Amino acid sequence: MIERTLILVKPDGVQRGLSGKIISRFEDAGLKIVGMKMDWIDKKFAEKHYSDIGKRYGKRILNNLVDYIKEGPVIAIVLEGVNAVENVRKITGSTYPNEALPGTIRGDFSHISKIYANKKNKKVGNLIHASATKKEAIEEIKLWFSVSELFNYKTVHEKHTQ
Ligand code: IDP
Ligand code: MG
Repeated sequence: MIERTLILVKPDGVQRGLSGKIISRFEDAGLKIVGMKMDWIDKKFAEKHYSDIGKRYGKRILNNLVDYIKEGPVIAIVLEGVNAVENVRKITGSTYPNEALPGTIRGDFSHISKIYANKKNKKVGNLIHASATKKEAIEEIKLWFSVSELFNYKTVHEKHTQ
């Protein structure tokens, strides 16, 4: 039941200076940071990370997304906690910011819609990535972090929130 999951503060989150606020949302919920780094990924790595997107949405949206994720550096974080994959997605909010509820990261800090983005050929700037399933989390953590970049330690949350 204790899981690990990957989040990325995407380039819009980093450039808007929201990294601290975003990370705080997860820390406040008692999720533990077990790995963190900044990286500026290239096209090849972006296509590996988003390997399912072409099949799900088509080439045009994949290209748009790859351009978005390599607009600037991202902050990659591995979070650990009880049902971390599902809980992190809940704190993240829905994919399309106009549909994301207030109280979620995407709902509080963004508002663009899928229709507007696709009509204007803009990115769906939704600030963060979060692994969607346990399988995706395992694959993504492996892609982004080596074993030696992940850490085991105790937090007060293990006494009070888990
Ligand atoms: P998720 O990030 O909530 O898991 P996915 O469906 O996995 O959502 O899509 C990955 C990313 O692709 C989204 O976060 C968003 O930035 C982008 N995206 C999804 N749909 C569209 C679209 O219709 N146009 C442009 N970008 C999109
Ligand atoms: Mg996804």
